[in-house]
Amino acid sequence: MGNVLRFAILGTGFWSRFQLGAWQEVKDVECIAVYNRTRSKAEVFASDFGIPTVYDDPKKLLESERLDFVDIITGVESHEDLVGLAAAFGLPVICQKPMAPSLAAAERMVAECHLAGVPLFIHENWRWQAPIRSISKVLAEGVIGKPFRARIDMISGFPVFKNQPFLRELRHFILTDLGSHILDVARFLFGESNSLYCQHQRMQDNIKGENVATVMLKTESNVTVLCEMAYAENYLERECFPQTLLFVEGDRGSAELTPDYWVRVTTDAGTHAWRCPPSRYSWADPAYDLVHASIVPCQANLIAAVRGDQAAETTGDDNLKTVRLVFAAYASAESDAVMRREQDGRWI
Ligand code: 89V
Repeated sequence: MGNVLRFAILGTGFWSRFQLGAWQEVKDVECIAVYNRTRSKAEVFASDFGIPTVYDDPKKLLESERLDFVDIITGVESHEDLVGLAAAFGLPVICQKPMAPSLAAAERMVAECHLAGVPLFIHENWRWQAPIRSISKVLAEGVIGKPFRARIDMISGFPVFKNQPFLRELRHFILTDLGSHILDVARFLFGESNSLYCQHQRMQDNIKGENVATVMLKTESNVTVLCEMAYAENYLERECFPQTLLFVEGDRGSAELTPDYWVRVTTDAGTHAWRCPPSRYSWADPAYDLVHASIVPCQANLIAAVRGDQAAETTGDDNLKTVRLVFAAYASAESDAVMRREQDGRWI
């Protein structure tokens, strides 16, 4: 590979603009082509960002362009085919979360990339948010001792369907769209879980899937983690979108993420508080600053792995564990039962 890595973006919807904006912050990568099934959309995107070539056939793109990796930012239902195509061309592939519309599809994608010998990375940015990284450092340094219980909340009345109308059509909504992030944060902060219980509800008529969910996890290291999620367009005194609020209890203190990016750590020395606001980028939508800013370190980590300089945090293998949690949560809610993780990582 040369110094500048050449890549193509597959999919030019709402999120692609921000991922491309973030790629501009990461050194030595160049987007040289874009694909969208609706050619006119790809053309608008390419002209906005000065990308030289446009395709409405992903195979033609891969046949015609000399690439170092591809970045798939299409709807979830096309991920498996496009990842398979990139793997057939021997290209490292970054795929947007959620990895796949079913656990079986995610397993096939991971297996196919292994078979082809190409690295698969999942674009899972939530854990890269500045306040979440700050909390993870507090936990790793043992400041609050051994954590025994945590609450991870993302309860919002933000009108998510305005910018992402396709979310209304998902039969599996909040646990795949937001649960993928929140359950990944639970894994990132507290490790793998052994048991899980979930309840979910659909609290809006004009959407297909559930928009409220609660998942309770028991981790291998004995932390009880309660994850509460809602995109309910409900009435909240203080809207914090897109902040994740957190409360962790340890045997020597507690740590919190509170509104306006405040981290607060309480030990017998008192409460120490500091703010972790996101970086502001001109290409980011101010309503999503925290999320959009987290794309930059996420992509920096993935590209370092494409170069072979550093391990990626969110490989296909790693993210499969998050996907398993998401679908174990659906299975739990459907059967109103506690799910348990087997030795091989599957949930029953
Ligand atoms: O990041 C995402 O997955 C977005 C949103 C923040 C709206 O959940 O879909």
